[in-house]
Amino acid sequence: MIKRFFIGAFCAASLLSCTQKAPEAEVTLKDYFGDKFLIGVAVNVDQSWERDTLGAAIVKKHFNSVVAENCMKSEEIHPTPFTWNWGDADQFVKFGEENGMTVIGHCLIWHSQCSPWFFTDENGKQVSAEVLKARMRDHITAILTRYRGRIKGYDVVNEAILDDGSYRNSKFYEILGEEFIPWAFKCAHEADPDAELYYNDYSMALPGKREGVVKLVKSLKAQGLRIDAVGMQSHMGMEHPDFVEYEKTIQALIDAGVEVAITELDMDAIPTVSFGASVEDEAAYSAQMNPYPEALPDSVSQIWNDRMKQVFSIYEKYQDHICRVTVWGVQDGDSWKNDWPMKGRTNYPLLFDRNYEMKPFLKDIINKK
Ligand code: 9MR
Repeated sequence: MIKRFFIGAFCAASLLSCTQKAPEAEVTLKDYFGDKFLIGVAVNVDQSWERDTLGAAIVKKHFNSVVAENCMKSEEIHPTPFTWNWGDADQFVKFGEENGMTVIGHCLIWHSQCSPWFFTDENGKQVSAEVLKARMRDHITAILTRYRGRIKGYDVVNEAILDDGSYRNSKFYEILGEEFIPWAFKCAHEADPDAELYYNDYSMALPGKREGVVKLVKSLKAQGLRIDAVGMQSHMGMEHPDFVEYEKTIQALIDAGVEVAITELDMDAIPTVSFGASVEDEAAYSAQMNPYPEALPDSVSQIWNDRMKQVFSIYEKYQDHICRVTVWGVQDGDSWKNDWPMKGRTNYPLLFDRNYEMKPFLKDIINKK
């Protein structure tokens, strides 16, 4: 009896081993998206220096492109006319290179987080147009020369057009007028003729912004300047943007003769307080606007995941024209959206949760479910 049981068990086990498949190798984001577009992520300094070991591991495993979340902004990298902080940017580039990733530079000319010395002389007086142009050229040239052949492309100008399509009244605009944008592109191209050059902005689904940016692209091209792609930042929420308008912008950019880069993707899972991504916006904390401090309820997570799936179906639809999809942070806890425009909320806007677990919609996509 006992013998018969063992023989039976042995046969069942060997049958199982014949029919059972070896466990399938896990599909990564870069495996799945690799032949469609680059799949990128913004890394902070803890990730590029690998102090955040879990975060760095996710970056290496799943992404084939990186952009510096903060360490290349002028305030960080060039805080005084004669001081350069290269350490973090050098490490960021090295991290990307060592892991075989396409490295993207962010951002050369931006009104925000711009070192104040750019615009004033030693007596605190506003500089002339000539001085500002020379400072812009020096700043751009130093960065592009240092990383020539190592950084594939740069957000040359960031957020210069307002939602209605008019120019933002920044210091660059006040001193140089519209000319500051072509000047920045010219300096960048001269410093590294092989680097790709991008214009980058938020709220790109708004018709006014779309028209303003398309006009800008056409004007740069008419002046014979290089512009490879426009970055649609894509800071989204549960009710914005309108995807019909979002697709119209993708198409309008294609029609204008540039590629489209999705550069800063994230999506609020909690109420959106401020639209767009104007760093200057601030709102006082309210518990009502922080409804899920412990965990995201399944019902809300389902809506978020469905919406994100829709977003990625748009990217796959336009994959021939979308060169890169970059998400603005590794896991939910890293996101700027926990503190903007209201400090201290718990948001769930990224592709990996606080336990470094991939969100369900993305598992479905890459496993073709
Ligand atoms: O995510 C960035 C955050 O950590 C910084 O405090 C902030 C100011 O430098 O910038 C955030 O990134 C911005 C990006 O550089 C440009 N588009 C809007 C992004 C969110 O504010």
